[in-house]
Amino acid sequence: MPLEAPARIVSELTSRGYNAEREAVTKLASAENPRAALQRVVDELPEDALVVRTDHVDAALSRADATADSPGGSTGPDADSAPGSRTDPSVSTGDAVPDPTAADGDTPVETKGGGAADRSVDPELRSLEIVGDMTGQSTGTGEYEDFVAVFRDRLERLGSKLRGRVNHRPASAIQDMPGGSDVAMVGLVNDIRSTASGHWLIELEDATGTFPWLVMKDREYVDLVDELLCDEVLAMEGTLADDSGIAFVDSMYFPDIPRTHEPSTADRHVQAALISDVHVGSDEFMEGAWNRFADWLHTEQAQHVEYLLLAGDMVEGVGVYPDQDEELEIVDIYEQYESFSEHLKKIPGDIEIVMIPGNHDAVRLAEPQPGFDEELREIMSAHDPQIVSNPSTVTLEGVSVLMYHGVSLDEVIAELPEEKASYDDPHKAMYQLLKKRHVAPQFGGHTRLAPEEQDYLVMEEVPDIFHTGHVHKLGFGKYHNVLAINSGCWQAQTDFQKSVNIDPDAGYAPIVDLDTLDVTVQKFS
Ligand code: D5M
Ligand code: FE
Ligand code: ZN
Repeated sequence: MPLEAPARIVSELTSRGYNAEREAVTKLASAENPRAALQRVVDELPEDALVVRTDHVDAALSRADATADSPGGSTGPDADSAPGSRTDPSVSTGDAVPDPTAADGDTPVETKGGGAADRSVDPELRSLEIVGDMTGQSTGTGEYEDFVAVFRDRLERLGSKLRGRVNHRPASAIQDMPGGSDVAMVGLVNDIRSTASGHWLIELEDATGTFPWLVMKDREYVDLVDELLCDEVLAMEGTLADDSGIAFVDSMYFPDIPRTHEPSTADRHVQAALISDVHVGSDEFMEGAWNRFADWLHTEQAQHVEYLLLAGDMVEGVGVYPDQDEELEIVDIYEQYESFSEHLKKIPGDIEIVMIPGNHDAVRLAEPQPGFDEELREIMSAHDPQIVSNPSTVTLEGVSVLMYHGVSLDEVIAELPEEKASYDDPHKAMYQLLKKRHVAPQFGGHTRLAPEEQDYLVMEEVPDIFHTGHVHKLGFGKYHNVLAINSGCWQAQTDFQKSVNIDPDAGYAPIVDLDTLDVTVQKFS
């Protein structure tokens, strides 16, 4: 007998407003009469249920058996619709294995056989913790003092990673030291200028003032100068000029990730899908690719995917860029989130979802961006996602993932030479952020900063995984053992992107093994 495609069951349940656990879908798919079984399950669901669970299906199917087996059972409301359950009781226990490839034919990857029981997930084994969520913690008023405070905090915290490595002095003390002394300083990059003779003048600032440092053009580390961004924190070591008015740089130090960093891994084989930039509401939103992704998550091949991380730009938003309205399929921002929520419901109900906002989302643009407000949370509540600020760190079974949408990547790519950061290798731009231990070092450019009393954009702890999106390009790699993943998008090329030659990687889902930090990429476009 042909089995009902899990995909069709999922979409039937979604259209009735329900999510479903994967095993529940598997069981329904393998029922003798899936359509009738689904109807029975829905009829019997408790009023407040949002997710169809395995036990709901078990209960409904076993009642169908009992009715069919008992004399006079044929008078029961659904007895006719479960005729096979009498001859083959095993169907109601879910032992039969549905063939996911019998789905609509558009499942991207062939799946292996195996017992349906393998697909069951045990939420007891999971752990998920959030650190650094500043939602509801915003204290900044945007006053000058707030900016002073946030930069002081940045210098304090990133400086503490450097102070043990150099014998540093405050800017105000350096100018009083005798010419020719060995000196070191920890500070924020205040200015970067080239001199008439081709050397580089870098002004460092600390709480006491500023001091100029000269990088000679023939020194081997002159290469590092093109990586520097204003407002990043670093240390310089060198020799004071005779008049003590400037120092010649001998070495530069970045807060950086220690080379010895050993990432944590999960104790069992479990996977997370890392995606971003869904852009629901855009004419270019790739609904077909999204549906294939959601269908795939219901297959056995995706049985170990228990977490889904979404790094911003859930919807296309309204008024984000000039002329954006010409490419909107849904013009109302709330309707965009309603539609996004419908698409989220297609994701198996047992997958834990964590999301942060991006620059297209309906929260303040300045970073850190708080998680969505109550009204939007309510709209997206069906799948019960964890909604946290941009950036935030989520720890999945011991593996910490720093999630950041990625607006600063545009700036890193614009400022640095091609080989160090480009749209084709977005992970290399991420390496720079890791090296600077800050997700958005430069103030005053593309990336807007909301001053808070603490700099939430500092990478205080070393993450095991760094997950960004925004540039709509897929790329991943390791920097000092930290896995950096930029996750592509679900939006085909827009007119703007065409005009500037951005060729997006749309419809890919990078999947990370949390026990090994290996990455595989599933393609749905
Ligand atoms: O950003 C997607 C990518 O495209 C990101 O690299 C910024 C860039 N982008 C897209 N539209 C524009 C406009 N109008 N100006 C400047 N840069 C743009 P996303 O956040 O998804 O729009
Ligand atoms: Fe985007
Ligand atoms: Zn974006």
